[in-house]
Amino acid sequence: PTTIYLKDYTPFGYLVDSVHLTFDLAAHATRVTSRIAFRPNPEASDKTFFLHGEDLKLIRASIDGADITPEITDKGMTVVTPDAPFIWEAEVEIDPGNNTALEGLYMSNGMYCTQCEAEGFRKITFYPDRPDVMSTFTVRINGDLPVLLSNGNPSGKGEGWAEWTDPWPKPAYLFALVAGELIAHPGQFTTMSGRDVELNLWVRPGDEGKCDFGMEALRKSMKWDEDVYGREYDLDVFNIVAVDDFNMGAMENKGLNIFNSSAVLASPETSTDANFERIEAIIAHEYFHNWTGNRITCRDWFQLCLKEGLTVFRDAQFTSDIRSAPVKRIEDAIDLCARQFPEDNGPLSHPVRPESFQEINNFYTATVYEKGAEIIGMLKRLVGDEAYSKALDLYFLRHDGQACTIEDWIKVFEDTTDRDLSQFKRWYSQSGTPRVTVSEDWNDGTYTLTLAQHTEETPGQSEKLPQVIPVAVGLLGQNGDEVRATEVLELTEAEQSFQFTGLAAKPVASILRDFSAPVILEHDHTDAERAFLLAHDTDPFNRWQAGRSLAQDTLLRMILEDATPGADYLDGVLAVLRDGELDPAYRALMLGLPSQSELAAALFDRGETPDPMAIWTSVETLRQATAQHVQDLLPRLHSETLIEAPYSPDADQAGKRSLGNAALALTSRLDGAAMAAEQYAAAGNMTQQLSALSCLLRAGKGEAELSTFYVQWQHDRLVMDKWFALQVGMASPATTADVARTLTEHADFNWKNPNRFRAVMGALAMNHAGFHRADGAGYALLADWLIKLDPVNPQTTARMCSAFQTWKRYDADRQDLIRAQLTRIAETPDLSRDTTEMVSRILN
Ligand code: BAL
Ligand code: ZN
Repeated sequence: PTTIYLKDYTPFGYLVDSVHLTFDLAAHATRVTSRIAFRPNPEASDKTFFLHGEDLKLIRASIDGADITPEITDKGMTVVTPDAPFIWEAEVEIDPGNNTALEGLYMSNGMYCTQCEAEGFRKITFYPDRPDVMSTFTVRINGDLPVLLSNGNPSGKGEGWAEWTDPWPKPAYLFALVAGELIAHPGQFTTMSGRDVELNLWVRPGDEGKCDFGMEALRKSMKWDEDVYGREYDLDVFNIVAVDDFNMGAMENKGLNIFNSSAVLASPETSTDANFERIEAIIAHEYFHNWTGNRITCRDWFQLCLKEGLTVFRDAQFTSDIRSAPVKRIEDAIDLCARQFPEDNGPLSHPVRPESFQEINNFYTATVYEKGAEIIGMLKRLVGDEAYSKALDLYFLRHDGQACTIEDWIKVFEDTTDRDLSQFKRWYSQSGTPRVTVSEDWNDGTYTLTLAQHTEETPGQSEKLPQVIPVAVGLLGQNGDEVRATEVLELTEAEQSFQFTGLAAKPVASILRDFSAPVILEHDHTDAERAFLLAHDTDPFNRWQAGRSLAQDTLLRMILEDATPGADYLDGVLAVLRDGELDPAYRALMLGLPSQSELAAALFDRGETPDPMAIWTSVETLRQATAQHVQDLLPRLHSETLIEAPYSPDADQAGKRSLGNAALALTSRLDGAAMAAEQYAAAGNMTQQLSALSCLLRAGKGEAELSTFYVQWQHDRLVMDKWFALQVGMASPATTADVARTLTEHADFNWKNPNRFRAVMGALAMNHAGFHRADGAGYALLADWLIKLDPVNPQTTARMCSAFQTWKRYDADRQDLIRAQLTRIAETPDLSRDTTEMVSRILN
């Protein structure tokens, strides 16, 4: 496969003034006719006219009306063109009915739909399929289906046809088309300047009852973007379509967002509180892309973080504003540690702005998205809220309608603040997670904090330079009072000291408050100091973090020294749970433990070889000890779920259920899941039903409930995904691979559907001790299915290969077993470019 480099970027030799497309839909022979006005690009020296095209049958092509017979490769065609404006016309035939890769135009349950980001448009027609080529589009769809949608505003309609015109120039990756038997859930929004926008959420018959929440989330997002960023919507209509077969969560096509049905459809009976929160965030994310992504797009795919990092940051701000800011920050930190840190510290490590790729689909990663968002958060913290707002205003003013780079982004901050951000920019180019080590000194009223930063070598980057790390610090006195409010220290050197003078007694430092930078903090606090912070820290994030690190330390001691669960942790948790002043959602988070995979990483960092079974046992033992230690509180905590008001997925109710169900999980360790069985029988919503079922399965029970659940929900695809995933997720280490294998033989295991495939195989990879069973059964099962899926859907296959990315942490036997599976995948004939790249990076 060819490697593409950022340094090789050159602009396309031609500009596109307009694109007219006509689609004559037919499941296996859709005709796409294009009429495109090109003119030479005065800014480009290379005038090669290369049009991308893959899996297209060319029927005819012409330039200014004269037919041509171009030579076509599997990538596209190069044509000699006039050195003046010209009209390109072509007709191609494509086969959406056999497009299982779900890129380009494909079919899902009889519905036509598209996915063009990143490079799917080239499977629809010949085109310069690159994000810096922008044009207006007019699209006519001919098809015998009741609903025919594309981007922009409707501009004509008749029996069996519809026309759409998008007045905003856009790259081809934002093109979308949907056609099918769909039902509209309508809504309306009046923008800040008084324009009426028609909103629609389009769903398949049967899903009409799952639209209210998504529509409300869309309206909230539109209002929030006006209030907070001054961004107004710019078309007469905004359509969202729910699609069952979709590789990603959702896609921000201009005016026609296409969603994985799991990321938009919701009802109390079928969706958990966590589903609701995720749906709200994804709807906001895709909507926010209208400005950060669509109106201002990326010059090339290396700049993906320009739109994704910023849009993730914006959707996190939205969630913080409408729910709980501390809870959202903790959830994001948990997610970053679980998904981004392993990526950043393993063979797949890459900069937030990568410098090369073979398959761009492999770079829609936690690093680009989540670390990309953390960079924006650091920038905002460093320049302050007001300067951030000014910089964003300038960004929208200066770059509207353009395809931009990280340099453009940084420049608006430099111009607004007069700061030199050249060192800060290393966050975009340097991969790996910085480790910040803390040492302290106390001398006669002066507290000195010394911070040192170090980043390990990562693939392709042996030398690391110091980065700008904003470290938010507060100091607490011995009685728990805050003696210094939060201040942001700027760590820019490899090692730097900061002094706090005039203190009456040695303080306890609360460092990296609000998780002010995506770094690993190494601070050898004593358990007593951690317990003190868990009891007193005025920063909610660090209070949670203190509990988390106490838990981690006690677990590591249990694993390495056969210690019993630490009293500091158990007493600290007890005190937090008792504190009725604390938000229930926050208390529920306090009950969480580091994931088993994170514990494996922590052991590896200490030079130990993680034993998955020992890790699993330590977690089980600590859970059991916690249940016993807090048992008197559990009935009262569980009663939090007994909410009299009608179900609402709002933060308040969801938080109560979250705490109540955390209590139920502990109770189930003491009562043989009797209370869980009662809750299951009485459950009136999916949150309660699924929590209870998971407790039953964890206790080795729930056989009957699994059957009744299946009978109750077999008609509902999204609930059945939960049924599949839960069984694998809750299986014991010894049985996980067998449970997963048996489920792959189930009649409802439609493995070509990415959601269903991920439900089973994703849950297998996430069940740490089960996946890493010593005989390698988990590895072999996943590899079998990746090999089977690759020719059908390379994108989803490649994504799931990351389950193996941590393989070098484990013992030699497990490494041998995993290497054998990775080699088997790599040697599969005709393996996709996507999977080839992922497996070779993981192996190297
Ligand atoms: N642009 C791909 C899907 C998303 O990040 O919104
Ligand atoms: Zn996005």
